[in-house]
Amino acid sequence: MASDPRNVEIKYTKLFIDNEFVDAVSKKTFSVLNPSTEKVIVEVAEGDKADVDKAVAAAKAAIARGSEWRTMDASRRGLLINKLADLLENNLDEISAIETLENGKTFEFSKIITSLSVNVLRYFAGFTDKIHGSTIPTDGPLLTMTRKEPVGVVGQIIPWNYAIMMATWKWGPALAAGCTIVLKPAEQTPLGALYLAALAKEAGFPKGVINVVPGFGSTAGSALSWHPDVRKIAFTGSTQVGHFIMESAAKSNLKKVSLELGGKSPLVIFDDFNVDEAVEIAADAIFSNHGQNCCAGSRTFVQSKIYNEFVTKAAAKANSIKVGDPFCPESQQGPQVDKATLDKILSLIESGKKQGANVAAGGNRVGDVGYYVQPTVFSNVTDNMIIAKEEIFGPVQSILKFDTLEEVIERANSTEYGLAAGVLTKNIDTAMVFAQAVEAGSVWINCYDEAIGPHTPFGGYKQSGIGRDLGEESIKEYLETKTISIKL
Ligand code: TAP
Repeated sequence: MASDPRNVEIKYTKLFIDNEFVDAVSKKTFSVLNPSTEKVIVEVAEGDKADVDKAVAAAKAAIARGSEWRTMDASRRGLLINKLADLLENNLDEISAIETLENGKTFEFSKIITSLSVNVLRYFAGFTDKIHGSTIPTDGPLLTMTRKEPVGVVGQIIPWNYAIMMATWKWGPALAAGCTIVLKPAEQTPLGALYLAALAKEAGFPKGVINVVPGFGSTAGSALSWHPDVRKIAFTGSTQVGHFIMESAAKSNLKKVSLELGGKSPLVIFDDFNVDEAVEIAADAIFSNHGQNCCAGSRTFVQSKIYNEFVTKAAAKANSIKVGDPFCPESQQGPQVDKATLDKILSLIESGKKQGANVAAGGNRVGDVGYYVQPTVFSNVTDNMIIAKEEIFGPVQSILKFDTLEEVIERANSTEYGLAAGVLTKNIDTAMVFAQAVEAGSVWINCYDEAIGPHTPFGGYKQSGIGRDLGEESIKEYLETKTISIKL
C-alpha cells in the first residue's frame, strides 16, 4: 500500500459477476465521493436490472444440482471462508484505508472494524460442517430425519455505515449455509465490497458463488428484491426501505426476508451510578462512528437527582471530541457520509432548537468543506420532540429527565423502534427488571454497544427488524429444513 493511506490505490471499480470484473450492460458509471474533501475518488460501474439479472443467473448456476459449490464438502467450504478471512487480515490496512476514504470513519476505527470483520468470517467458517438436522421418533414403523439445505440464491442489500463489516455479517452465514450471493453495496461505499470480492476470487470461491453489483437502491436494489430467482433477501438499512423490501418479496415470489433496520435506542442512567463513568459510556453510545450506528444510544434518559451534573459533564465531553481529517491519528470524528446526510442532521438539529430543547454543546456544521458536524448535546428534551422520536443517524445526543423505573420503562418502549437499549445502575434488581421489560433485541447493563461479536445474535423488535444477524441464529435464516421419512 502507498505510504500515505490517503493515496491507497483503487483497483476495483467494475461489477463483479461470475468471478470477473465487468462493465455495466448500460456502460454507465457513477461517482464515489470522499466525504472529507467532497471530491470524486473514482467512477464505478453502475449496475441496473440487466446486471442484476446476469448476476442472479451466475449465482443460480453456481448452486445448481451437481455444481462444484453444491457438491463441495462442507469442511472445504469452511476452508474457503477461512482463506478469505486470512486475505482480509493480510490486506487490513489497505481495505481500511478504502473504508475511510469512501465512508469518512477514522482510519484507526476502520482498522478495528476490519479486524472484527475477520473474526466474523472465521466464526462462520467453523460452522460449515456443524450444520445438520436430527432424527425424530415418529408414530408407526417410520424413521424420520431432517436435513438442512441452503435456501438458494440470496440477495443482500447493505448500507454505508459499516461497508466491510456489513458485507461479512451477510456473507458469513450465507456461505456457511452453502447459499450463493448477489450483494448490492450502498451507492456511497461500493469500493470496499468490490475489494472483498477480489479477495474472494483469490481465496478460490468457484465462479458465481459471490457476485457484487454496485448501483442505486431504486434500480439495482429494487431489481434484486423483486427478482423471481432470488429466494431470500437480507437487508440492512432504513425502516422505510425495509417496508419496500417486504412489499417486493410479497408481490414477487414470497422470498424469505430478514431485515436489520433503524433504531432510537434508550440508554437509562440511574442516580446510583458514577456520573463520570456514565458520561463516558453515554458519549461512546451516541458519538461512536459519528452517530452513524443503527443501535446508537440516541435517547439518554438521566434520573432527576444527577440530571444537571450529567448535562454539564456530557457537554464538556462532547466539546472535547476532536473532529477532523479521518486519516489524522488525533481525529476522533470524521465527516458524515454525504451531503444529504449532513443536511438531514442539520435540519433535525434546527428542529430541536425550534421545539425548545437547550443546546448544551455543538449544534452546527464544522467548516464548509467536508460533511463535518459538531458533536451536539441537547438537554431539556421531551418525548414529543422530533429529536426524541426520529432516528438522526448523526452525532446528536438528546438528554431526557426521568424519576422512576416504571416511568422510564414505559417511555423507553413508547417507540416503533426496538433495536437496542442500555441501563446503568448498581442495583441488579433495577437492571434486570429493565432488561426484561424493555422491547429491544440487545440490552446492555452497565455498558453500551459491547460484545457485538460473531457469537451474539443481533437484530430488532418491532419496526427495527425481522430475523437476526450474527450467531448461530443467523445461519438458520439461510437454511430450509427438509423432513425425510422412511417406512420400516
Ligand atoms: P437505506 O437508504 O435504507 O439504504 C440501505 C441500502 O438499501 C442501500 O444499499 C440502498 O441503496 C438500498 N436501497 C435504497 N432504496 C432501495 C429500494 N427501493 N429497494 C432496494 N434497495 C434499496 O439506508 P441508509 O441511509 O443507507 O442507512 C442508514 C439506515 O440503516 C439507518 O436507518 C440505520 O439505522 C440503518 N442501519 C441498520 C442497521 C441494523 S443492523 N439494524 C445497521 C446499519 C444501518 P443506495 O445505496 O442507492 O441508497
